[in-house]
Amino acid sequence: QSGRLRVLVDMDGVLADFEGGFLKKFRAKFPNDPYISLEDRRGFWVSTQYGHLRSDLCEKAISIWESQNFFMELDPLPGAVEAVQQMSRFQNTDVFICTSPIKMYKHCPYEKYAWVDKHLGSEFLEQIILTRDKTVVSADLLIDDRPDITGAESHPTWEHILFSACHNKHQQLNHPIRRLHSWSDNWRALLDSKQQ
Ligand code: UMP
Repeated sequence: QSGRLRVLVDMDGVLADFEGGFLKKFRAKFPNDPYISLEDRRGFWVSTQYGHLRSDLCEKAISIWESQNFFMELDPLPGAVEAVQQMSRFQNTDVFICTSPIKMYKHCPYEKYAWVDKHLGSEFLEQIILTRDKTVVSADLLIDDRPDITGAESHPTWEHILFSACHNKHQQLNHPIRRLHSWSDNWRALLDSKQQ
């Protein structure tokens, strides 16, 4: 309905600690291989940066998030669960979790639902949007750590708020956009700024 605010919240890197979970499992599975500390992460694609470090590490990195229990066992990022729960209780506000599954679909889509059920509760299963193209989803705000969000719709309805992450915090953007530095940052003011 008009007069309601619709917020899309990304999952990996915004609600769930994809980078931390990846690094922990990569080091455990490949203890004799080099790795990239979170301090040194640059660029959204983990696999690309690992491939530049040493070409065989690209597919080794991919094997980590294609494994069973990878998405399920990600820790929530600090304050994320509390923020989304509070946001969803705001007057005239609808919160959706908008996340892109990997194309290896054996575990990821199921585990994303299981993660939401476990950490946010079964009522949030109603709010999940799995899509590889977020531009075709209409909303007022999209809180996402990926700097370049493109797709079939060249004029998405949402304002992209860049959620800070190890891979984007040093990144200068061509089209400066607003950031949320963490869930301790003032997300309420962001929502207020969109409230008509
Ligand atoms: N992902 C990759 N390769 C990478 C890093 C992430 O395939 O190097 C996956 C993890 C998520 C998806 O399933 O991409 C990113 O989804 P969003 O955060 O954009 O929703």
